[in-house]
Amino acid sequence: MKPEALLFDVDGTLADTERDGHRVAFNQAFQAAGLAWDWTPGLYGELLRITGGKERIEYFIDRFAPPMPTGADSTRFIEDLHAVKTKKFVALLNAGEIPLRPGVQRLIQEARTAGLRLAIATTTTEANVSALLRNTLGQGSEDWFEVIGAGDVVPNKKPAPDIYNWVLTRLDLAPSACIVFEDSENGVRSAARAGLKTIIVTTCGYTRSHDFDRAPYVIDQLGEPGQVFRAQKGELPSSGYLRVSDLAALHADVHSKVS
Ligand code: XBP
Ligand code: MG
Repeated sequence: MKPEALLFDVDGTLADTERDGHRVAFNQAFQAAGLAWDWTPGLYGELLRITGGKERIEYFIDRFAPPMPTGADSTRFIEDLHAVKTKKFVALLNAGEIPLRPGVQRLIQEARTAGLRLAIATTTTEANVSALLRNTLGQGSEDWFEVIGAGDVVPNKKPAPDIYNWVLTRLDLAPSACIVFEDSENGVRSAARAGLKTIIVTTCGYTRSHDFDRAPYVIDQLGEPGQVFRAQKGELPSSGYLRVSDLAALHADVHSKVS
């Protein structure tokens, strides 16, 4: 049984965007707004439990009651702050500050050569996805992805299944025809609730200790020849890097088991 489509999360999966990307952009936006807020790497790890930048800011305000401008309409305030954060994050991407993770470009190119369909399912803002793809895979690479599900196109972000269901509907595929690549517990929960099977690629800083019970495979990177992954869960290729030619066997294996 061969997969027909590969569905990719973005943050943490295609690139290690959180600590040195999104977090920095949030802090730059806070500074530009005159706010004395500082999301340290440690605090940010805690805040990452909430997906979506606007939702994360809202949670921070509710949980920590930081100093706020008086009389501000909070929805508008968060939206404006987040719009600046998006601009700052895109600027970091345009400056070439955030590369793809090992094996990502290779696997995507192999998938295109093999005629697999590609899609993206992420909670991040669409402008961030475009900028990441353009700055890493090159101009026009967005078109390699038949469906890009991002940000506010669905009412409920991960771990709700909405974004994966949205993508599946547009691909007109059953979950069993797809393989998902994710890096986080919220991501695998979202995919699993949509009936999808996930290969987890952990990020050492933030998601390595997450609960990946719902994922049949867990590795610490996709790997490259000479830069092999560490397998944490599932029977994975002994080459130490994941190729498109390996995916049919992994796919058949998970679908032969009752979950
Ligand atoms: C990623 C996120 C995103 C980014 C911020 O989750 O939670 O919200 O941290 O992006 P996942 P925005 O990888 O599970 O999709 O600020 O654009 O919302
Ligand atoms: Mg992610």
